[in-house]
Amino acid sequence: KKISIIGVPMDLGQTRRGVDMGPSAIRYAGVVERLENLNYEVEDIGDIEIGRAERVPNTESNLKNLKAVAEGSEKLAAVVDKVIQNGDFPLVLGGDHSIAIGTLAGVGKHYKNLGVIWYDAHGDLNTADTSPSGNIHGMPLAASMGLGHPTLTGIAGYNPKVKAENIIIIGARSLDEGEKELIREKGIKVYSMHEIDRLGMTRVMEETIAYFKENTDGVHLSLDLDGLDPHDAPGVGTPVIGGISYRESHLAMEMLAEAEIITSAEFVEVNPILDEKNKTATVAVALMGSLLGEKLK
Ligand code: DIR
Ligand code: MN
Ligand code: MN
Ligand code: MN
Repeated sequence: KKISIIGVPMDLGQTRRGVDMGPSAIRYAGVVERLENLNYEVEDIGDIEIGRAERVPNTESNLKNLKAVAEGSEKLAAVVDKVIQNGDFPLVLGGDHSIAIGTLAGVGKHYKNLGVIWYDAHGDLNTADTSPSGNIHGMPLAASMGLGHPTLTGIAGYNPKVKAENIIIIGARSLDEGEKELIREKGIKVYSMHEIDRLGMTRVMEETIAYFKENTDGVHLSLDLDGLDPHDAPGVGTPVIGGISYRESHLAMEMLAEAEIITSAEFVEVNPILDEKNKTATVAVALMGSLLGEKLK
């Protein structure tokens, strides 16, 4: 199967500059070579063009840079859609996590029951009504469920992209009040750091894989590098202490590779300006290797 790499130099979903250089940092860390070594055909189809115009914080709506984020999402959705139509595996490189709105919009129409793994310190389940920041990178999972501003929920012309029961969040340790309420209300499955400590990553992934095998026809992995502990992934805009370790993360990726359930993936929030010698991009590439079967070769 061919892997198509799509870069998304988006930094308008949050307020720390530099995450737009994430795709370059990940390429520099050797993503193409790493995957070619696994005998995949790899095509880097380049970067989605992200608007620069609207830099003014659109605070009255509590949705910063709404227009530019939505335009980027629409373009990304179209490219991801085409990659899947061609029968290829889309691997999306962020960019801040707002890009997941576009990725999921491109992926979602290809599956009746898409599963989503949200590997993140955060829930990204805010809407403009609940967001403490107005940053759209804290909203993509809610938007993909059809909650929030119609400009975000309507990307690619359909809604929702994923059902609440097909979402599993892994690594959560910083949830806002409105997100906690939504999780309760919709019964969204969350393996917070508490459950990961208590059950171990092995059981967390066994349960996750079993659920998806039973209930879904495709699974998208949306991996925010801040899901990992900042010790292992320091180059992120919103680090939270007490995260998933490097090895636990590899174990999770290796189990997904063995289970052969992942049909698309994105790695987001790599910010080389905040990083230590490109460590976080290097970790991201190593995790991509595991996800795509390095251990099995
Ligand atoms: C916070 C931070 N919950 C917000 N979210 C982040 O702004 O909505 N998500 N950093 O990855
Ligand atoms: Mn930034
Ligand atoms: Mn996130
Ligand atoms: Mn996060």
